[in-house]
Amino acid sequence: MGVNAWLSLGSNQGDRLRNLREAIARLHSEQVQVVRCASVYETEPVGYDTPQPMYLNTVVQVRTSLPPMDLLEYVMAVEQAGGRVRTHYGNPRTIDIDIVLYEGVQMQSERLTIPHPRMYGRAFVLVPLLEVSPDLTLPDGTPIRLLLEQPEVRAQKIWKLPDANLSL
Ligand code: PH2
Ligand code: MG
Ligand code: MG
Repeated sequence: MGVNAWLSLGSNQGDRLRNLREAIARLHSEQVQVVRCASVYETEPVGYDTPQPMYLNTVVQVRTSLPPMDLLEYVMAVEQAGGRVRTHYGNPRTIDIDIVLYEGVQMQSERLTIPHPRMYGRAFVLVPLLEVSPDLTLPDGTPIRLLLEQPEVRAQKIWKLPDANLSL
């Protein structure tokens, strides 16, 4: 039951691995089943103009009965429970959870855009996303795999952590 959605998780503050683990445990519920977790990747911060701590990133596939805006509220509550404090862009955060894709949905609103508007150029999203769903496409049919071939994406440094297992 439910619809597939893919969430990107990132942490660059505190015990980063523990923050990812706790967030995944909190996500999992009656309304949100975590069906697959990618590996954990250590990644260089992307898109900041000031130095930032390195991130740990992953992607989880969920099946959910929540429509997109309710899923957004839900993941924001999980961020809060994980100690997320929203100050200004570019502050390290214990946990960031973004809705990357939601099956059958394409939307643009002030609070939520699906597919995530910045996923196309981010190796820290694309690599773990393809790990959980190798044949995934964008709503227009473009294989996600093709996005990874862009030179500016290939240039981003990410390392798979060999022994960080996120499975529940
Ligand atoms: N998140 C951002 C901006 N830049 N860079 C990495 N490596 N990982 C992230 O999760 C990340 C980022 C905005 O949410
Ligand atoms: Mg983000
Ligand atoms: Mg976010």
